[in-house]
Amino acid sequence: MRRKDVRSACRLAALAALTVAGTVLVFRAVRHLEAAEARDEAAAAALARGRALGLGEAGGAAPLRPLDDPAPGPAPRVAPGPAPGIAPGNATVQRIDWHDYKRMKLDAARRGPGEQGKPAFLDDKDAQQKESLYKVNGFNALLSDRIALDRALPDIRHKGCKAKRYLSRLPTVSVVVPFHNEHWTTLLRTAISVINRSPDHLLKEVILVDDHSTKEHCGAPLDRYVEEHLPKVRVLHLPQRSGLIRARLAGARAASAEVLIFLDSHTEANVNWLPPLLEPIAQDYRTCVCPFIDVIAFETFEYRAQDEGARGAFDWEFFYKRLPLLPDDLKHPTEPFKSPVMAGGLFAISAKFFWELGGYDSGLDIWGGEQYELSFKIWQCGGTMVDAPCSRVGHIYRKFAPFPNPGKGDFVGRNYRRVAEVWMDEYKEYLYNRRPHYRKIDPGDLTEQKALRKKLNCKSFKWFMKNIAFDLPKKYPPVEPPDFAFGEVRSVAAPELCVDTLNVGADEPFGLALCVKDEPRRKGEQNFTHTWHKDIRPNTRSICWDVSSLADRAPVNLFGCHGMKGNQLWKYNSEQQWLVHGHNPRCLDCDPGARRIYVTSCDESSSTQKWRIEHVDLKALANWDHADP
Ligand SMILES: [Mn+2]
Repeated sequence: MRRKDVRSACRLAALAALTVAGTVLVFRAVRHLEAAEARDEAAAAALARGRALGLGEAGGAAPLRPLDDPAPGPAPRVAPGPAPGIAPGNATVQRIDWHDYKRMKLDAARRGPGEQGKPAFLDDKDAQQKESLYKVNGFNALLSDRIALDRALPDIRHKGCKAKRYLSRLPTVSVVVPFHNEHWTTLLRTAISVINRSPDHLLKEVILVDDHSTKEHCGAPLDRYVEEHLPKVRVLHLPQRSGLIRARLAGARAASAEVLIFLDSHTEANVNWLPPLLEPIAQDYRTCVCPFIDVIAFETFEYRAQDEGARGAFDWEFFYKRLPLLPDDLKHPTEPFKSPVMAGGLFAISAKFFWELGGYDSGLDIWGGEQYELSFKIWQCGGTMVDAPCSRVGHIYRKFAPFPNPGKGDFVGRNYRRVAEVWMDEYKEYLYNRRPHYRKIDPGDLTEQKALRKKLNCKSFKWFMKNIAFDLPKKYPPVEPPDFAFGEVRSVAAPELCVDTLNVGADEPFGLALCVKDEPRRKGEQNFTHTWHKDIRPNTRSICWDVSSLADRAPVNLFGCHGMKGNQLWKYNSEQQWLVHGHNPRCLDCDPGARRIYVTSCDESSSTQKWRIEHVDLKALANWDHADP
């Protein structure tokens, strides 16, 4: 080919490429504009309400909403029209793609132990050293030392997150990481993942708050390392052991950015984690945003999702629980969704709102209950709390807690009492009824907390339960309905035999054994409860009788209780002495010779389908149809 031909061919190719690229760009821009417009209106509405976070303005102060201004009720996800009082020209809000593609490309090319979040393993010869580090950390700390501090993580976000754009102007961030005797590499990996995966101009500082650690590396070596390698990181050494809650407060006091992000000290921030946390706060400074918390396996450091998201909740013993996403949340899998309570220590909140709320109650000791305190406060005092599915942070869930008991009595109970007394109104009784000794714990001085609630004109706990945690009582009823029956389940046809799980685990079938009550030296698991959830479970385990097969003689297995009835739905018919399973009713039957149990068609003439349960609450059974809380 002659040179001239080559040149014109190149020109043609370039032109074609430009045309294609141009078309794609235009197409994408149009699509993006459509999507962005609706969101911009919502943003404009927030601006109009005066709740947007003042970005980079002198003093950084956004106009404060007067206290007599009633907080908006449940708002639609997208404002229905342009906000009143906002000229169209002012409402334009620019959104950009915040991905750091250069870093993502470098990450994608990384190979080595633990890279891409793949499971890693140690050699057998490391066993001894592994064990000694496991003991003091509760996770495989030696393996952590073999994994790069800046390892690559898999991008396991919903694929829609990859195309999402966020406000071009976002607030600055101080990341606060309290720790006590955290292992060297897990602590540094927390800081480095944050630095590497945050836009440089947004991340003002990372504050490591050393809660009076005793491990040597947490002192001068850490200071030196940070000074040499991590200019954005500061270490704050607390002069005495203060506990997790006060350590967080100390870090927050030292922070100077507009938004505070609290992280645990054994976490890893994933790709583009920051913008999804910050945008809801930029739009409304009274929004607290939690990332999705992924699982870093304590043994292999494998990085994986916990689940596809759920709303935070609690039961009436204050165990953290989760509620399913709402239908509307499921329709928008990349959008933040409202959550009644946060999981714990990973969240973003504007410093302005945090301090308006008085931070954490500084009367809370060590740890425990603080996530409830802050969550209730946020909701009841005019804020909002959301989970952002596109922001993901991995967390090492330890195998066991390596710390000795602080020896301060029931400090968790005392914390719970403080939270209940200040925020829960009449609902506190449900907590106390389950843990009567809370009533006797001295919660200390609550004057300041109660004054704050009054000053901020916060709503009642009843409001919170009715509007935010409205589906919680159905799953975790404040007053549990009575159970239907409990005790041994004895065969009428072969009265020496009882249903016995034989202590098998999940997914395993079980059958009959000689009744333990007839010969107390016998071993077995024969005490069951036919609970108000309409399932049957061994008394000491949260595992249920489950029939998943439609076969004629379908076996009964044990399976984790899900409370959703279905395969775990049972009803004791006290007249027929039947144990009826499922909506398409079949009866529990047995083969005494083989000591097998199974479900099959109900048959009035069968004696092997008859069962005697030790204690039956006939009144509760009569109320079966209305037994749901
Ligand atoms: Mn943790």
